Amino acid sequence: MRSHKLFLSALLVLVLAFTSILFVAHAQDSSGAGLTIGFAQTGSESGWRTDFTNAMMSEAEAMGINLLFSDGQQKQENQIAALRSFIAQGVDAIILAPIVETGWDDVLQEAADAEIPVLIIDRGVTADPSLYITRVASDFVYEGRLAGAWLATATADRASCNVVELYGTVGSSPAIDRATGFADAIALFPQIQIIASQSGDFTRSGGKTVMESFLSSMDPSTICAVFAHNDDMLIGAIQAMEEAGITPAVDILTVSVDATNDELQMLIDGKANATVLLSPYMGGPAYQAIIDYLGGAELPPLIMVPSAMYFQDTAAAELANRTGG
Ligand code: GYE
Repeated sequence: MRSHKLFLSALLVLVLAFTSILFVAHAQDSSGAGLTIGFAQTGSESGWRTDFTNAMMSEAEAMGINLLFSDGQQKQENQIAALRSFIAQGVDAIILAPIVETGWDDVLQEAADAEIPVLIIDRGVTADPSLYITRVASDFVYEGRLAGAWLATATADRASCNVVELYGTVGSSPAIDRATGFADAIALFPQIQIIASQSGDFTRSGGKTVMESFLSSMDPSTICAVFAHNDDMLIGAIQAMEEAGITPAVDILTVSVDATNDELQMLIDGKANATVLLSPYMGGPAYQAIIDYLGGAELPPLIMVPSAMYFQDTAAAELANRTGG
């Protein structure tokens, strides 16, 4: 009789343990139902940024997350104000896509004081990593290296190759890191030199203006290639080249970053040579990281999204794949 009771209570303990395991597992599944997350976006400077915003919204909806969206309109002060308003509203978590690297310490500390977790997405910050739970991003240095390595291969039979660089937003981590990665890669090939570099602020109009000034301040026939920190600046530069009677991708080689649909079309049309993919689908992993964190999980300091490269002969298949065509 006694052993029977013992057996029953042991069974009860087992059942309880098992259900609590199930409960924990359930708490960490992909449902974000009931969570309110504030998202401070940089603005809408590029086609990639629009794709990223749209992906953030649809991924939130798919996971049942109530996303509060703030468009920073390219100003850090607007983003800081958005964070303060999210803190005042008592959101469950904040996602910050920072425009520049520096200047976030105070507001991140305010979120920490209010015990609201902050996740950094896309561009990086220089703030103390203990002030945010993780960062979801791609490796911008690697993207620059891929671009440089591609150019080295494409110009392997040339005695020299002078490059003009369309630099991203000054002080932003992708501009700093892509420039570093590209410079690292071409350092192995002394015949490749950057002869001019100027910021086009990641915008189409900025890229066009900078390319126009390059083309008028030097002999265009001495320019071998353009490295643009994003597709939009390159698309502006392509316009500038065409208006100046230069055939892009033939007279001047191009390599850029993002692989937006518009840029894939440029590759298909033979107006560009290569682009490095920056995935806009970072919302899913970011929301999941927040759910895991709130469920008590330890997060890695960086959650990386993978990259890829597209060329004139692979762009059509990728575009068809995206548009279901
Ligand atoms: O490449 C560019 C955008 O922050 C890495 O920002 C991102 C960059 C992206 O505007 O198109």
